[in-house]
Amino acid sequence: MPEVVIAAPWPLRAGTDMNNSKCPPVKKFPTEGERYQRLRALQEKFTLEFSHNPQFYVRAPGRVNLIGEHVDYCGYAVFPMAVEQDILIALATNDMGKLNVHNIDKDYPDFFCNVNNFEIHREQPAWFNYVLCGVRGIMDEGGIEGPLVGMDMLVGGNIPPSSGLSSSSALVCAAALAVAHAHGISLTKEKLAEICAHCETHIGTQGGGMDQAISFLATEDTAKVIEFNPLRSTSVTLPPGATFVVGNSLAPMNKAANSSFNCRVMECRLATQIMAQKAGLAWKMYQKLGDLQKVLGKSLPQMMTLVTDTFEARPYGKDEICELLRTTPEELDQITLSENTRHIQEFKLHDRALHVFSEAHRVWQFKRVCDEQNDTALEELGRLMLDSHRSTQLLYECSHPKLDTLVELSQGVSLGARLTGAGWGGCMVALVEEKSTEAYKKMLQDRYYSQEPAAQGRDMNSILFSSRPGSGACIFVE
Ligand code: ADP
Ligand code: NG1
Repeated sequence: MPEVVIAAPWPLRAGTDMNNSKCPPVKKFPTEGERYQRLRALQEKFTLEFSHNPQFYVRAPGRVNLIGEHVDYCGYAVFPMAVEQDILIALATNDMGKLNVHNIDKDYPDFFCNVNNFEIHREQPAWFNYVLCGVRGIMDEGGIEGPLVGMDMLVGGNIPPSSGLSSSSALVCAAALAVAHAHGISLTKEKLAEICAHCETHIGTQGGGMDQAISFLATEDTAKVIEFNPLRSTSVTLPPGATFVVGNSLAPMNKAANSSFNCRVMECRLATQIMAQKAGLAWKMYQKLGDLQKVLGKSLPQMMTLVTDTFEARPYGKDEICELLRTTPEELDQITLSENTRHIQEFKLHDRALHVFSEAHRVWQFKRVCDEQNDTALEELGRLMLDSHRSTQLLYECSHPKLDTLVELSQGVSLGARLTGAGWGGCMVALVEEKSTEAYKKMLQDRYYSQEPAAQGRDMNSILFSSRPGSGACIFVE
């Protein structure tokens, strides 16, 4: 049953329009289906725990990235689509100035604080810190005048956490949208995405904005090419006859809990700065490979050549990097490195930069194949996905043996497969001909999941599933 978009019942600021398609839509509470059941369960639990009714609900989806991995924070376009799985939040304001955050899943403990005075913890962040990021984002950049009003929130989510499907960003996006709506603030999807990309960095990871962008900008049945600076999205229709199957390797990775993710961001930053220095530019002004490319006016293949001309395929010591940049380790810590990467003594510059430029190139090749839709489109897309996997595995070193196993098993049975999201565990995505989907899933069930201890007794539909492109974040009212 289609979801009905209705007028906003909430007092909005003068001049705002919640039903402007530029803003997340306000929809009528569904009357049936799985989402209805989940919203109803949220409402009942909310009333039980807070002794009053929710005033509204928000939904923000997770995503699967089809191609373009670890390039968003270098300024390059990505190619994700939203999945059906999402984070839901029920919210009502309170007049005690308190932020109460509960979860329907009691493995996530309750939390409360003063809504206008809290800290966000970076080390092994507890789940509610992602909610706090969303609150902080609207507080700092949402245009609210005066202090925030107290809020009771109940969260319920079904995106597998730490699996590369962006559960953390969906939680940040849902929280930000809920806080904005509770304060009668209407923001465009782009503005919300930008706020959420900034505020999730309070958690300590230096991601690039793909997850927050697709969570707000997704539209049903299309994948999106998302470009940054300025943020813009283009719908792309995927060629008919194939479907994307997501398989969770069941090796979890929380990117905020160690420095691997930020180390990659820093390796790209260092490669940018050394190439800028060699080109006679003021290296301190450059952070992203994409910005450097623009200034140098070179194509992506030319940038790949520049990488191989500039760097050797080996790790570079911090002292050697300082010599190349004519700086001190102290200044490098200050200008370039994040708090949790200052202890790292060796950085791989050649391999990381080569991955980024080749992957950024593959995104546009992928889009061209989708646009042209010729007879060999599906095979070409599959090949690009496999090339992308090899690059993340060998050059970016962010795969995991279990992901590699899934990708190898998929060869020949799918058109192509690759890890999706940050990697180091989590999910792979495979392009599979529609007629072979069931046989493909059965093959993975027999050859991978039946031997995977973490899969035993689990609902396989949440571990191995086909996904059609879903819609973006919205607000539900009864
Ligand atoms: P992902 O790739 O899924 O974004 P992260 O490791 O970055 O993985 O973030 C996962 C974290 O997000 C979890 O450890 C948890 O703190 C939070 N999270 C995800 N889903 C939920 C949920 N349904 N309820 C509460 N917290 C959640
Ligand atoms: P996930 O899979 O959600 O951890 C992370 C980053 C993205 C992007 C991908 C790799 C965050 C919030 N997300 O995604 O921006 O860089 O890795 O392509 O940091």
